[in-house]
Amino acid sequence: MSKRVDASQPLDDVIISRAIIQEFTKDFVDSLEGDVAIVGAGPAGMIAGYYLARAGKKVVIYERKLAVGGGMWGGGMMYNRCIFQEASKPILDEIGVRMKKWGKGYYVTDSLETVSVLCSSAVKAGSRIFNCISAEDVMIRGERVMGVVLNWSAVSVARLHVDPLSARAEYVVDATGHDAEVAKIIVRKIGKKLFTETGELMGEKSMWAEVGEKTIVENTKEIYPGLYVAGMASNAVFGGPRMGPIFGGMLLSGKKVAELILGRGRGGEGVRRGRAMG
Ligand code: 48H
Repeated sequence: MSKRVDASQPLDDVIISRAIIQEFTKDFVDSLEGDVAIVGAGPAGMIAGYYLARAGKKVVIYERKLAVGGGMWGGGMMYNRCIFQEASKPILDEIGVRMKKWGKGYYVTDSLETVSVLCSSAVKAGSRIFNCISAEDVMIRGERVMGVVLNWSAVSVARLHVDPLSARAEYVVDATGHDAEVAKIIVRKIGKKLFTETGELMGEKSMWAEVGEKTIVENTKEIYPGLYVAGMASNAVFGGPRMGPIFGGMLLSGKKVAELILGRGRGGEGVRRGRAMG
C-alpha cells in the first residue's frame, strides 16, 4: 500500500510571494560584487562557472533567456543529440553526463541531459545563475573592464525606457555564443581595442568542425583588460570557423577560461566562498 498524499497543509499565498522576493533579492544584492561575471549560460559559460566556483571563486552567470543551455538543446538541426570528441570526454565523465561511444573517438549524448547536468553542476559548485537578465553594457574603469551593466531581458523585448543596474566583477567572461555581444560592446563604445589583429571582431567563418574545434580553444583568452572570451564567441572574435553540433570545444574552452582566470587571481586571491542554500 502506498502512503496517502497529505495535501492538507494550510498555504498562504503571501508567504510564498515573500519567500520568493526576499530570497531572490538577498542573492541578487550579494551578487553585485564578485570575482567573475559570466555573460551567457550556454555550455561554455556553465562549464566555466563550474570550474571557477569549484575552485572557490564567487561566480555569477547572467542569461538573457528564460532557459539556460544556449544552442545545445536542439543538438544538430533539432535532432536532440550532441557529439563530443575524445578530448572532452573527461569533462563529461567528471560531471556525470552519460554517453554512447560512436566509432573511434566520437561520443553521443542526449542534449537535454547534457544541458541539465551542466546547469546542475555549475549551480551545485556554487555559481549563481540569473536568467531573464541581459548584459547590455560593461563597467569600464581606466582601461579595464570591471563588471557588467544589466537589465531585465523583458525591458528590451518590450522596448521600455528603463535604466540598467551595475554589478562589479574582477573578471568578465563573454560566453554569449555566435554574437560575441560583450566584445561588440567594447568595439562600439571604446573603439578598435580588442586584442585581435584588427582590434575589431574578425567574424566567424564557415563550418569546419576539425578546425573550428581546434581554434576555439586557442582563441579562448583575454581580449581586453579584464575581459575574457569563451565558447563560440572566441571564434567570432578571432575569425575561426563554426563547427556545427560537436560540443567538445565549448567544454574545453569553458575549462580553459576558468584555468586562465584562476591563474590570475586578484593580487593572488579572490573572494573565497562556499555557497549554501539559506
Ligand atoms: C545575457 C546573453 C547575452 C547577453 C547572449 O550560444 P551559446 O550556446 O554559446 P556557447 O559558446 O556556450 O555554445 C555555442 C553552441 O551552443 C553553438 O551554438 C555551436 C556549437 N554552434 C556551432 C555552429 O556551427 O552553429 O550560449 C550563449 C548564451 C545564450 O543562452 C544566450 O541567450 C546568452 O548567451 N546571451 N545572456 N546577456 N547580452 N547574449
